[in-house]
Amino acid sequence: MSRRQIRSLLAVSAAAALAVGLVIGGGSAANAGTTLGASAAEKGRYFGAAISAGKLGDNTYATILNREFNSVTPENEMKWDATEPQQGNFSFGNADRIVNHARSHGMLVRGHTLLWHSQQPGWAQNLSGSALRNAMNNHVTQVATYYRGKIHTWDVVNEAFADGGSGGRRDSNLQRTGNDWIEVAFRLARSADPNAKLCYNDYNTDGINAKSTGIYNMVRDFKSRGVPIDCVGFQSHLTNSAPSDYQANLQRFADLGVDVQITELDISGSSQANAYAAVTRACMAVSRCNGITVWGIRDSDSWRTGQNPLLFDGSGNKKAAYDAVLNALNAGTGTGTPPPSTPPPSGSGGCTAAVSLNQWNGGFVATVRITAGSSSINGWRVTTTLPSGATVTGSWNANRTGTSGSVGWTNVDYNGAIAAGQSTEFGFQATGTGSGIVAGCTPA
Ligand code: 9MR
Repeated sequence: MSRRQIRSLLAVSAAAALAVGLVIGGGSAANAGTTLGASAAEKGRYFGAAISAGKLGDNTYATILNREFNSVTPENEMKWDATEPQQGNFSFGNADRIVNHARSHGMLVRGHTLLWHSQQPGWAQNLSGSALRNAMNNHVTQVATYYRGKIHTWDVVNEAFADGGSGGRRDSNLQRTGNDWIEVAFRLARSADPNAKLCYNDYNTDGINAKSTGIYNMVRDFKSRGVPIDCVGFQSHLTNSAPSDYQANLQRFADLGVDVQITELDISGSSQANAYAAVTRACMAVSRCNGITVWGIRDSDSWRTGQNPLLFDGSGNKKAAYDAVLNALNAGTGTGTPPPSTPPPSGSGGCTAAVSLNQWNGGFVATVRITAGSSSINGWRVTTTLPSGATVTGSWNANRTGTSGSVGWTNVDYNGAIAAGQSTEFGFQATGTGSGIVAGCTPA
């Protein structure tokens, strides 16, 4: 899907949200969205949340997620310890759960994070020098390749700068492999997933200070040397308020020619609602601010235990901070830069089933060819309606329900995934006459 198509998709969903708002919301100003995602989309931006695979089965949680957000970040599931627990052995189950949920609900996915000094698997912690560098590079390439086309933005590198006044790099095993580790990672990520936006992400960088200036200088250097960096993420774990130069800080990065994103927003303290509004207004005022992600859904989901820094309380009720954000989104005048395109979710392009027959006196073999439509599918369900008198006696390459009349078929584990426009086949043998079989396919 092109950037323009995404832009119009966002416009369509915004228009749909507006229509719903007019019917059930009533009274709100024209152009006022009624959910965070729809309101942000009206301004060409996303509104996301960090989520956990383990909570998708929690009904309150999933209801809020599906209603309010149009981007998700796996809170832990794409980190190095989760995706490569043993060297060269990749494990994407929990991350896939999030990606599949998001894509089947029309949400974009923000990838977090390819390289970070924390949450490394034990084997990586024990490496150094070129062995570690090779492992880092392989990790970036493998994970970004696996998710190619499904991630709107990658945090390629997370938290590589030191706290305090030095403005320099943080010491870590990664840094000790050589100062060029960050640019190497960005180049590899670009090769692996050319359409994802590539971000550097950090905390305590939310105002103009030594740390954010160190990152600013790195970005300026990368841009001047053609290192492929597209954006900077500002985590924004805040207490009481945003720095007064929050917007100015975003803007100075934008002026370097990169996008900016608010990536892990949570705010504790008594002036929480005002601070959330200020952060939201700042993003809306910077046209290169692509969107905002809050770091969790309900207060009870937050890593900041007991600080209640999120937009929904532990029971899932909207807090004053929620209203403050929604109002600030709706009041925004900017048009924003939409998140980059990711191809349509699996199955949205449908599938077709075509039957060919080899008939003999008293029986036949039917071969059913399934073709994916304009997007890939991860599984399929076919129904064949057999002429009366025909009875299935055997079948291959599919699971079957029934033997006559309406017979249901689903993929087996090796033939469910079909790329856009590609085909697979299954077949069955039956008694009777096959002429006139009707077959229909739906992605599963
Ligand atoms: O929210 C995450 C928490 O569940 C993990 O235990 C923790 C482990 O370090 O990481 C938290 O997320 C961090 C994010 O990945 C990077 N920026 C700081 C976040 C909060 O600690």
